[in-house]
This record gives sequence, C-alpha cells and structure tokens, in this order.
Amino acid sequence: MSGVFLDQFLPPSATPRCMGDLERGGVDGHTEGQGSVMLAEPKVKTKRPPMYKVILLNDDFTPMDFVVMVLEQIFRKTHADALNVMLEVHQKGAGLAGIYTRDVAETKVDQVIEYARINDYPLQCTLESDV
Ligand code: TYC
Repeated sequence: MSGVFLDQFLPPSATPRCMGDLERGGVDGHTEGQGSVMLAEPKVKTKRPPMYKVILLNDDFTPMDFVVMVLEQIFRKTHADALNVMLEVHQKGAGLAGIYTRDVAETKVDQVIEYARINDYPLQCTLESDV
C-alpha cells in the first residue's frame, strides 16, 4: 500500500514498466476495482484508402465471350453478372468492372490489357477515381 502512489512523484523513466503493472492496477497508478483496468481510448484514427473504379471500354473486335471470361477470371464475377456487365459495355460504350484500392485496380487493368494483347484483341480498360 505504501509504495502504490509513490510513482506519481517520480519521472516516468524512474518507474519500471512491465505487463505486471497492468495486472496490479495500471501504469498510472489508477486502480479500477478488483483486477480490472480502464484503458484509454485509442488516439490513432484509421482512414479508408482512396478507391478506384476499373472501367471496361467497348470496341468492335473483342468477342463477347472473351469479355465475359475476363470479367469472370480477373474480376471474379459470376457468369450472370459478367454477362450483364459485358452487355452494358457493348450497348453504352463503357461499364464498371469493379472498385479496388489503387494497387489492385492498376494490377487488374494491366492484367486485362495483357490478356487481351496476347490474344490479339484490342480490349481496353481504365482507372477512374471513386472519390
Ligand atoms: N462490342 C464487342 C462485340 O460486338 C463486344 C465487347 C463488349 C467488346 C465489351 C469489348 O468491353 C467490351 N464483339
């Protein structure tokens, strides 16, 4: 009992710190009942990363089946969703393939363009900030 509050008058460097401090009633000497400790609210605020849309572009040469395969394999869409996105791009000129963090979105764009290129198709897609 006598030593419990003594460390209030000592600089922090003079007071040894260990896990046992918590079990004994907290490093600042404040005891919150029997065996429980009030922990401070975390001061570090987390922020969600900026997100990017991957937009697929229409062209007159890439086969529909190939675009559906791209949406299934690279964007992990079901066959039904892939078909709907492909038709939307075909009819409107562009459509959303997915929304990702910057690195993932850039990798998907590279994969689409490379996969199309090695198959001799002109399929293109781009990044757009999701703000
Ligand atoms: N317009 C193409 C065709 O008629 C199909 C297509 C759809 C191509 C979507 C690209 O992103 C695309 N074969």
